[in-house]
This record gives sequence, C-alpha cells and structure tokens, in this order.
Amino acid sequence: MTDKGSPSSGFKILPGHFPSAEQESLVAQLREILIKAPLFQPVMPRTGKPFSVRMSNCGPLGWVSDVTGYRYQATHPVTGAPWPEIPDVLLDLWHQVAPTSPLPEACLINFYEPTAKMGMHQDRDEETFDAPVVSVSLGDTATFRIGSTTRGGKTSSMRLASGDVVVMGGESRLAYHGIDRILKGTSTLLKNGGRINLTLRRVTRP
Ligand code: MD6
Ligand code: FE
Repeated sequence: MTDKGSPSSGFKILPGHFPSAEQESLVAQLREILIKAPLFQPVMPRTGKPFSVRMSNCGPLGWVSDVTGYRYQATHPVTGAPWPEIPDVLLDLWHQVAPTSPLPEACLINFYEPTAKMGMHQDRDEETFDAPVVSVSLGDTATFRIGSTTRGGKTSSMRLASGDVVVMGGESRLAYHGIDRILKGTSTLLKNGGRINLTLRRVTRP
C-alpha cells in the first residue's frame, strides 16, 4: 500500500538504459537539432527572471516560457521555424516504456551548465495526463528530487547518471520534482561538460 499521491506508483528509473555508444549517437543527433533550433533562454512568467537552464525542443510541439506564461507552440520562439523531428531512438524508447500511450508530441531539451538547477515543479501544461512523462539524462550526473502531488510534502532524492531513463506515470505523473544540483565532471559525454535532459510528453488528447 502506498500513500495517496506518493510517487511510488507509476514512477520508474531505468538505470543505464542507453549504453554509451547510443548516448554518443543521440548527442550527435541533438547537435544537429540544436543547429536548426538553437538553445534559447527562457524566463519566468510575470517576473521575467531567467531560468538557469537553456532550452530547445523537437517534435510537433515545443514547451516555452516567457513573461506571458508557459505554453506549447509549434514554432521556435526566436527563429519562428517549426521544431525539428523527434529522433527515432526516442520514439522507440516511448514505445518500450509507454506502449499503450499515443505518440509523444513534445520533446523538451534542457541544457544545464554545471551551476544550473531546476526548482520543484509539476509538469502540468498538457491537456491530458494519461500518458507518462519519459525523461533521458545525458552528461554529468544530477541530483533529482521527487515528492508527492502536493507542494511541501516529503521528498526523496536520487542521482540520475548519463543514459538513465525516468518514467513518471500513474500517481507520479503530477508529482513535484526538480534538480538540486549537477555533479560537475562526472561524465565525459559532453565535450564542455554539463548535462542534457530530454522530456518526452503527450500534450493533446488523441
Ligand atoms: C531534469 N526533469 O531531469 C528535469 N519532468 O533535468 C524533469 O523536469 C522531469 O525528469 C517530468 C518527468 C521526468 C523528469
Ligand atoms: Fe519536469
């Protein structure tokens, strides 16, 4: 029996899911994507305070944040171009971990410098929470914190290393979570260090 709202239902970590050769290949594909859809600096709604991560997206929809709010949109906020396609290896991952869910529409790309972090938040800008959010970590190890579906509840902390996959479905789909810190120099995957996190999401009702 688990507490209501505890992340233990529907929360899964697949440590080392991607072997290093697949991580290298995925990073090469991400470099191509980031040439077409450069990392941009999102800011918080209302305050305009910059995030410490930079972002881009691939897929039919991308998640953006600016002074007017959070939303999904079909085009890059700076270039105005449509987002590049989601790499097949990520669609294959989705089929493996969410076989009954409709295809993901958004793949958010978060880039963390070694000093970046991500405050506790829920992923709740989607029209439907039926599908899980699936994340892939690349590069330096991060300390990931996850709590329950209410802010300020009990949390637990774990390390996400390069190649690890996180699935947040079921009760955990709306759990609060964040990144406390990046453990600088723990991976050689990215030439200049840092961390990339990819989150795949279904946004609309099929
Ligand atoms: C990160 N991850 O790992 C931030 N969201 O950098 C997330 O915000 C996240 O890992 C939803 C589901 C899984 C995640
Ligand atoms: Fe999130």
